Amino acid sequence: MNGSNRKILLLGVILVLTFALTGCTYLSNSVGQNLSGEPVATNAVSIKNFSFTPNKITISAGTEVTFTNDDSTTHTVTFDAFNSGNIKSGSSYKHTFDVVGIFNYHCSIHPSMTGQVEVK
Ligand SMILES: [Cu+2]
Repeated sequence: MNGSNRKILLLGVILVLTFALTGCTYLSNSVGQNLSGEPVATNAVSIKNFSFTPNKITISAGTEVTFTNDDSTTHTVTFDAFNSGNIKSGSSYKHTFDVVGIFNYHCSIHPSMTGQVEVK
């Protein structure tokens, strides 16, 4: 492979990557709280711009998860079995997940805000 072919190939790879990345960004932005895709292994969720970030997490049983409201408005973290109540701007809510399973939650003030906790 000569130098110019390599450059064209590199350009192609960059183009494909750019499309892939912007495509993902577009998807997550347009769907907002898209729950597809792999969960993120973390015990910290930020509530920002009317979204839970990341909105899909995976933890092991017994882990305490902190949901921090980094937004300027009040939100809630509402599961079927328990509820944070109002989390004011700058405050956080902690919950320890002891039961294995997949638990969906939402904000009771803004029902389009949704998230999921996978407990293994
Ligand atoms: Cu909310």
